[in-house]
This record gives sequence, C-alpha cells and structure tokens, in this order.
Amino acid sequence: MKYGKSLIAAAIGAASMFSMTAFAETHVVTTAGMKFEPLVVKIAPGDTVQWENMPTHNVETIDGLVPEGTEKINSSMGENYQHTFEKEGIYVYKCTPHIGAGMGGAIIVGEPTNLDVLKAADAKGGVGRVVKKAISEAEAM
Ligand SMILES: [Cu+2]
Repeated sequence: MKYGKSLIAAAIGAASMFSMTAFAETHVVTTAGMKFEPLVVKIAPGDTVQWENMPTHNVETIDGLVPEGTEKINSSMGENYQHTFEKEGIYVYKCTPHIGAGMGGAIIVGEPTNLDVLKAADAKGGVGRVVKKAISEAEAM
C-alpha cells in the first residue's frame, strides 16, 4: 500500500473540485418590455447570471453600488450576456438607455456585504427605485 494515502488524497481532492463545479448554478434574467425579470436575483459566490432576450438592452453596473474592488460590467448593446460573480455583495446595474424608464436590476451574491453603502447612497430616479428594491430584498434575507 505504498501509494495508498496519496491516492486517497488525490481522489478526495478531485471529488471536492468536482462538487464545487457541480454546485455552481446559472441563473437566467430575461426582459419583458423595459423590465428585467426577476429584478433582484440572489445567487451564491461562483454562480453565473445569464441575461437573455436583450434586443435593445445591455447591462451596466453602477459605480459605487457594487462591492468595492469589483470590475465594472458594461455589456454590448443588443447581445445576451453572462457573468460569473465571485465576490459577495449587492451589484446594482442598469440598462444604459432605459434606466430613465426604470430598467435596472440587482444581483445579491452571498451575503449583502455592502448593504450599508446602498442605504447611504443618495440614488434617485430609476436607480433609486432599483436600490430600494435591492435593500428590501437584502433585509428580508
Ligand atoms: Cu433596456
């Protein structure tokens, strides 16, 4: 049994990597008119969000209303888009041309670590309505 222990360790390592991959989910957000549905999506770190039915829409995260240190998202107009979220927190986004009509949404990844930042933000108009909805969903967790 010279290789016994290392083989078992390798098998456990492979199994845990496999299970992490197996548990990562993809969540679909679609559009209906000038609305994202669902407007707020709660996911786990490592999960992916796929935006579909985006003929005249895009996804742009809003500076200051995402977890600190995360990369800005600004997807191409009229294209489906997907993004894997690793860092916990609330990500507020808009459809660039339609936020005036209230077209925005939020992704809550794991714990809403930046809830206080959102609460302190003085967001108005369409963004303000999305932020309000994200806060109430985060507080209901
Ligand atoms: Cu739009």
